[in-house]
Amino acid sequence: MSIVFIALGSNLGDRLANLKNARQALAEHPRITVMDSSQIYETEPYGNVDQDDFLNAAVKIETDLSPQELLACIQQIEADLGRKRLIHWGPRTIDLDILLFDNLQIQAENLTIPHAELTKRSFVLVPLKDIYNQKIFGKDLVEWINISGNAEKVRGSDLEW
Ligand code: PH2
Ligand code: MG
Ligand code: MG
Repeated sequence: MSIVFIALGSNLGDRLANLKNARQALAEHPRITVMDSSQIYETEPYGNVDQDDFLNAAVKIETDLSPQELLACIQQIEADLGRKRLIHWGPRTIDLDILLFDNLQIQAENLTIPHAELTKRSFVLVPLKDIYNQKIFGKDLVEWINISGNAEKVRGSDLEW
């Protein structure tokens, strides 16, 4: 069994329902168990696209799927929830990204683990910190959050799963 951390993001439609439906779809998969979930955060868009604020969260799962099988699975969930790939880094109904997969380091054409932008993005680091307390590339998540310089774009919310 592998332990995997997945980031969730939505800024189109009913954002909270999208996060809930995505987590539910993971939980219903026969080869995935959802072990833990972060709080839900409201975040300003990161990057150059002018778009609405996101809800972001992270979950910890246990699975016997391979990285490529899990990638196919989350892409199916994204498609089932109505994701259309229109603008790179643009608005999305639901985005599911594999952040960490055990201690694996993978550089495939369609998959980089740990996630390539993980240490730069507070909207990923802050939720991950709720459920992950080890170092990444030799630094605590708090250190990466400070280095990222965009922690002020991430706000706590009282939204519940
Ligand atoms: N996802 C992006 C680009 N920018 N900004 C925030 N706040 N949250 C996201 O999930 C996000 C983003 C592309 O994956
Ligand atoms: Mg993605
Ligand atoms: Mg993403």
